[in-house]
Amino acid sequence: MPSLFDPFQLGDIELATRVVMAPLTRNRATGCVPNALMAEYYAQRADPATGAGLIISEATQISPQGQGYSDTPGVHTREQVAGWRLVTDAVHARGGRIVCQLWHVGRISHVDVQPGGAAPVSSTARAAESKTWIRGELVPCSTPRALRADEIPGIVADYAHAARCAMDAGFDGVEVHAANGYLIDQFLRDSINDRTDEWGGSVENRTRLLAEVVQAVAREAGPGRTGVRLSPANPGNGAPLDSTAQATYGRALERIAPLKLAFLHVIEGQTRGDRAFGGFDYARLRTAFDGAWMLNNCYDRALALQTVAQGAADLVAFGRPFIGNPDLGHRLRQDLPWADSDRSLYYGGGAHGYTDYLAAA
Ligand code: 8OZ
Repeated sequence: MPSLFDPFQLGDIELATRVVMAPLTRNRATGCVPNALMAEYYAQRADPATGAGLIISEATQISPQGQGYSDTPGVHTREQVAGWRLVTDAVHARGGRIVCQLWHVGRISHVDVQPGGAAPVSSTARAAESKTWIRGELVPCSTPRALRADEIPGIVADYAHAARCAMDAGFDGVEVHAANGYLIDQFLRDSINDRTDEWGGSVENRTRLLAEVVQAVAREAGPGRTGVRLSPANPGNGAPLDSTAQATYGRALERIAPLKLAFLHVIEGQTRGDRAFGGFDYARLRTAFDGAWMLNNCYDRALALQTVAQGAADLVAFGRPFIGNPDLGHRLRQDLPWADSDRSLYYGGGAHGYTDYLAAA
């Protein structure tokens, strides 16, 4: 039986264990540029003997327009590539592996973080009933404008450029963030996408952006170094569920499966909540895909061990537990208790609540 602590060949990436650090937004970049403090934070969690077998970076915007929150990092300029190089070098020096999560927020944004104060873009011109985090305050998302069809190839090109930048920065691969009500999900779901052109309406049209983005990204990073994150039943970020979610996400996966991607990363149910929410059948989704299967959402030790032993997943991603436990891998192995983390220090700030959590004695 496979174990959570066994090595794993993730496409072209060799992992020492199947313990994954999930992407965690922490808003500590300097003007969207990764810095030495971030390198220290990731390095603390990078040694597979004590931390993660794989780190997925915090969500990272592919373009200025892809930003939705203050102080999130980008991966589209030379300066950002140099900043990320601090991070990837520090992770690799500990024997770790790290992929970059590529992110366009779409309408989960605010004019204050958009180039020239412009409206954010989406599949729709309807605002998300949600909030974003701007300079320490939660504020309502700005009303977006619907992308013109002739702008969409430019968005796909931005993803490809960002994937190239991520590989230039020394990442081991990339993950396309197609989950949690952000831009790609805004196209996938019929609850949001109200377009009447070739990017809306039918399942085929709504899954087209995902298919084109993943194809373009895999061309740059290599399919064996590319993963995708989906959350078919998460209503967060003002994203009511798709009316035929099983069919829509099934078709979405069927369209990208022939690319022979390294992995699919699935958030079960409602992010940070009920895994059963939405009644989605994830095992059925998996039948469309033969790459590695990574599951996430509030796993504890017992469930993670059982899930990998039974083959229900190849890897398990842990998010918040990695904030307060830089040595979560060690604590999982030794069955040690997990420390809590201070929610008030999750977003923004400096070292406090970020790099000052201690390893277990
Ligand atoms: C928490 C706060 C801000 C962003 C996601 C990128 O939910 C996020 C995110 C999470 O995928």
